Order: sequence, then structure tokens, then C-alpha cells
Amino acid sequence: MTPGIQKVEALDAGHFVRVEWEDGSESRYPCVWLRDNCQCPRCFLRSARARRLVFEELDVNIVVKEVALADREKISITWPDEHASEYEAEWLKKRCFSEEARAEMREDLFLPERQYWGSDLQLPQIPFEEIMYDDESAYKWLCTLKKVGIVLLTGAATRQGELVKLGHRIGFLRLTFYGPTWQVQDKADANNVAYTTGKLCFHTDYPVLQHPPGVQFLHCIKQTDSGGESEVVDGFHVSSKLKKQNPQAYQILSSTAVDYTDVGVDYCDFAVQCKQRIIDVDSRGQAVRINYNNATRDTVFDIPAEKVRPFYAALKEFDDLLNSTEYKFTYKLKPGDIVTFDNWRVLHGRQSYQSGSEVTRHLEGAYADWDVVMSRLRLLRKRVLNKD
Ligand code: OGA
Ligand code: NM2
Ligand code: ZN
Ligand code: ZN
Repeated sequence: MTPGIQKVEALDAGHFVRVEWEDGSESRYPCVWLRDNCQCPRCFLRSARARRLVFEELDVNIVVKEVALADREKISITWPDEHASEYEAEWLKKRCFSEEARAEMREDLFLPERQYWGSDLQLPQIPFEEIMYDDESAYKWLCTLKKVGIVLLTGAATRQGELVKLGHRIGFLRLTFYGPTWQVQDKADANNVAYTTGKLCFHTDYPVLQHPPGVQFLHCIKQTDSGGESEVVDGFHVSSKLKKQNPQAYQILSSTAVDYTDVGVDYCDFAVQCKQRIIDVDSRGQAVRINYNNATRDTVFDIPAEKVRPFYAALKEFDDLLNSTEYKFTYKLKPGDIVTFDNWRVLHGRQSYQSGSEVTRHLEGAYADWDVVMSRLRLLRKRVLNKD
């Protein structure tokens, strides 16, 4: 429960409003922010939950004329032009600018918590049926997908079309040049190395796209007897290890723009080019996205010649760590399994298998964007936690 408001006053020549809460804590709100976020119908469109106020009408040097405690649950402000605003206690408390309050809000909105894993991974498993019909299971699925980066859904039908249903469950799938869903099997004149029987070394899918798909689904429809095992590795865990073990290699991989290329025909014809850093980092230097597919890394390499060998040496360090037995986890998909994973974090690979005249192995694949998945997660959480 939000504590009531004890006292409210203007500070700093009217540039701040200070709220004293009944539990003894306090919050300070900049007046420009308060005016910007006036919740009255002229300033805020309730039906869209969006700001109507245009920025040009905001005085960025605004001060309060008057601030008062309406009751324990509300404050009111009069601005120099006589415009009046009201702010509720609960609304204000959530938006407190203290480091702790902001960390809590960040947590709540983005679920940034990560659980690193290695070869000891206990692959989380949930029946496909359950997540399709039960909101609590679906919520658990998506929370685990965000936190651990991988969840196996079991017991799906062994025919095409299950991923389209899964797409409807979250919202919609991400269309790419390989189609709304795509069939991983040995194909004549394959337009992608995935569509052969060859080994796929650790990679993330589609770094050739400016915004690579955040989430990947692979549904096993048919599995070969020998070979075709899957491998996964936690790219964020390995990146943090690389940063400690070889800061220079980390610096090179997180700053060098690598060219990627993908040219061919599938859903339609395509000629895609992109530059990506293999380890994308945030302002604090923490890895936020791995962009690494050795197959689509371009022969064109737009860096000065003297930087090429150091780059390969750095990539070798990273690739060796990815493949070390300490970090990689090996398993084999069974027909009816759907592996769902964070394609920005988890690198995946496949062992080679025997080619033959018949198709002995068939996966259906699809992508989703993290925006769509996180949106569904928030809605499920709201429904699951406020059950009544
Ligand atoms: C892919 C892929 C894995 C597999 O199609 O991109 O990684 O097991 N496939 O075939
Ligand atoms: N497929 C599996 O980056 C890539 O080319 C990944 C994409 C063909 C849709 C493979
Ligand atoms: Zn207003
Ligand atoms: Zn892949």
C-alpha cells in the first residue's frame, strides 16, 4: 500500500516540489516534469494513456505558483498561468526519482535479472498444452525465457503449424525473408547453410538484419537417429568471462563493426547487408546482444588491414570459450519438442547428420520480437497476479 502524504512544499524557488510521506520518507519532483505530466484532460488523453500536451507549449523553466495537499491521497498545483494540476499519492510514489525507486520500476518494467548457466544447465521444460491454455504457465514460460534465456516446450503435435499457434498465443510472429515460419531440412541448392546436413557451429540467427529477431522457436517434427544433436551456450555468461579473462579481445569484439551479407530467394528475393558488432554492449559495457553467425559473415571486411589479425585473434578467444565444455550444453530434440530461446543471448549449434534420399530430420522454425514477447509477459503478469 502507498503511504499517505504528510506534507507538501515548494523548494528551490519553485523548481521542485517536496513530498513528505507518512512513513517518514520523502520524494522530490522537478516542476518541469510535473507540468509535463499533468493528468488533466487537456494535457493527457486518458483513452490513449498518452500525453496530449505538445512540447512547444511546455515552459522548461516553469516554477509552481502554489502547491497544496488536497487530502492525504492527492496534491494540487497551480501554475503561473492559473492552469491547475492534481497528482495522486500512488501515482507520485511510483515515479519517485530516488535511485531505489527507479531501480524498482526498472525491474518491474524490464525484468533485467539474468541467471547465467553453463554445461550444468537444467533445461527448463513446460508442456506445450499448458502454456497454450493456462495463463500462469504461459507467464512462467516467458519469465523463464527472459531470465534463463531458454525453455523447452514439450508434447506438441508432430506436424507443421504449431508455431503459428504459438505466435497467436503471444501476439504475432516476426516475418523475415525466410518466410513467416521456415523449414529446417536438407534441401537441394540450399539458400542457407542451415538447410543442409552439415554441422552448424555456435551462432545467433540473422545478424544480417539491423534488428535481429529477439526470440527463436524451433519445433522438432522429425529427428534423425544418428547425429543432429543440438548445442546451446549462454552468450552473456561467456562474454562476461571474456571481459575478465581478456579485456582487449572483449574491447575489439564490442567495438569492431563486422560486415554480414545474405543474398538469395525465399519468401521473396533478397540482398541484405549489415554491419554489427559481435558483442553489443550498453553504456556500462555489459553485453546486451550477441550478433555472430560465421556463415553469413561477409567476405567484405571494412576495417584497416592491420586490424584484421587482431580481430581474428579476439574472435578465436571468444569462439574457444563458447565451445569449452564448461559452458556448452548438448541435448537432442525429440519429435514434439519446441525449443524457445533468446536469440540475442543464447548461441545455438547443431551436429551434422547423414544425408540421404529421404528427409530424416525436419524442424519448423519461427521468430518473434522481444517487444511482442515482453508485452505478452506484462499482460499475463497483470492477469495472473490480480486474479480476483
Ligand atoms: C537454424 C538452426 C538448428 C538445427 O536453422 O538456424 O540453427 O538443429 N538450426 O537444425
Ligand atoms: N534461417 C534458419 O543468420 C542466419 O542465416 C540464420 C536463418 C535460414 C531462417 C539462419
Ligand atoms: Zn493539465
Ligand atoms: Zn540457427
